[in-house]
Amino acid sequence: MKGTFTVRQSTALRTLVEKTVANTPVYDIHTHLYDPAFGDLLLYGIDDLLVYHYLVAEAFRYFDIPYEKFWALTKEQQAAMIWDALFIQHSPISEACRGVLTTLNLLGLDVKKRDLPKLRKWFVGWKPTDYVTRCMDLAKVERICMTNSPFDDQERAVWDKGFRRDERFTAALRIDPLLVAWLESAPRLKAWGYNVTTELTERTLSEVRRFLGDWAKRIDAQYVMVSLPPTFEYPSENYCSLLIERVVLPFCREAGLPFAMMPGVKRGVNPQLRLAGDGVARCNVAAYENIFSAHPDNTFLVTALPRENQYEFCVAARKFRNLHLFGCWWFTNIPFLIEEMTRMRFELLGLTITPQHSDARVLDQIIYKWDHSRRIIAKVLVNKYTDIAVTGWVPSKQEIERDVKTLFGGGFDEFLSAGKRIASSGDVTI
Ligand code: RAT
Ligand code: ZN
Repeated sequence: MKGTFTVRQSTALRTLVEKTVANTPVYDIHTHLYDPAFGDLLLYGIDDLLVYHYLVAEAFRYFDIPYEKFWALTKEQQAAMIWDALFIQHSPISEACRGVLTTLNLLGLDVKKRDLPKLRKWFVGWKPTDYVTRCMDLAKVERICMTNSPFDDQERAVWDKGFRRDERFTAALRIDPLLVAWLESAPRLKAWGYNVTTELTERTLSEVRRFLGDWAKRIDAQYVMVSLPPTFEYPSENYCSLLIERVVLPFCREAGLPFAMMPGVKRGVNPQLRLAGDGVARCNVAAYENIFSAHPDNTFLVTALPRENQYEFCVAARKFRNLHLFGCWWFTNIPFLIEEMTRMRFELLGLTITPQHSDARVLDQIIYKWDHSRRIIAKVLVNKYTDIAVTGWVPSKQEIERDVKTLFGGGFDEFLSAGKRIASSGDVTI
C-alpha cells in the first residue's frame, strides 16, 4: 500500500523536530574555552567578542592602518575600531558579525541602539563561573571540551600548580608542536625531563610516549588532537608521519583514546594577521585513508577544513568504521557550508557523525554558534525525515529524540567507549 503523509502531519513533524533540536542539550566536543580555574585564559565579554580573529581578518579588509599599528593598540581600542568598521560603517552581515548580534540579542541586550559603551557596561561585574552557567544555559550546552596544549606556557603553569576541575569542562590533548615542529619541540621536552634527542631513536620514542601518557593522565584527555597542513602524507619518512606511526598511534591504541586529525590548514599564509593569518588548501585524503586502513584498532576523529575534501572524507567514513567525522570547522562554519556538509553527511553516513562543534574561543560565542547551527541541523533533519515519511515511515517523538541525542554527543560518547573497549580487550578491531 502507498504511504500517505498529509500536510498536517508534515507541519507537526517539522514543529517536533525543530523543538527537539532546539532543546536537546549538546556536548560541545571541540572549543578553545577554559575551565574558569584558568583565569585570564577564559575569554568572555563584548571586547573579546569583537577582537575574535575571525572578525580581525574581516576588519582588515576595511582598515588602512599598518598591521603593527593595530597590534600596538589595547584590546578595547582594537575592539572599538572593529566595531566601527564592521558594524557602524557597514552592515554586519558576515557570519562572524551576525554571531555577535545573535549573542547580544539572546543575552537580552538591545543591539538596535548600536551603543558600544552601553553594551560594555552590561558585561562588567560578572563572576566567571556564573557567566559560564548563564552562557551554557542559553546555548543548552551541557559539557565543553577544551583544547589543552602542554606547549602553551600560560596553560601549562596552571596544570603544574593543580586546581579543582569544573566538571562541565572536559579536556583534549593538543599536540601540534610535537608533530609539526619536532625539531623545536624536542629541546622543550628535554627541558621538562624527557630524555629525548632530535633523532627518533628507540629511547626518544619511548620518552615521547611517556610524555603523552603523563599529559593524557594529568588532564584526563578525552582524545589526542592535531591540525595538519595540506602537504601531509602518510606513510612518509618525515618527523610528523613517523611520530604518528611510531608513538601517537600506539599510545592512543593502548590508552583507548581517539586520535583527532584536522586536515587542511595552511598556517601563517599572512603572518602579519597573527592568529587571523591562517589559510586553507585541499589535502590528499588518500594519506588519511592509509592511516585508517593500516590501524584498524585505532579510532579516529576528523574534521577537515577544505570544502573540496568533505565528500571524499564522507566516502572514507563509509569504508572505515574506525573514523568518526565531526563538526564544520572554522571557514566551513558558515550557514551555507554547514547545510551542505550536514546534508551530505546524513545522506552518506546517516546518524553516525557529530554534525557540529563550536570552536568557540570566547565563552559567549557558544550562544550564537549553537543557535545558528541548531537551526540548520533542524532544517536538514526535517527534510530527511520528510523524505522517509512519504513512504509511511513517520518517525515517532521517541525516535526523533533518540536521533538528536545521538547527534549531540551520544554518538560521540559511544565512539569513545568503543575505543576504550578495544584497548581493554587487547585484540578486537573495529
Ligand atoms: O577556528 C579557530 O579558532 C582556529 O584559529 C583554530 O584554532 C582551529 O580551530 C584549531 O583548532 O586549530
Ligand atoms: Zn579549534
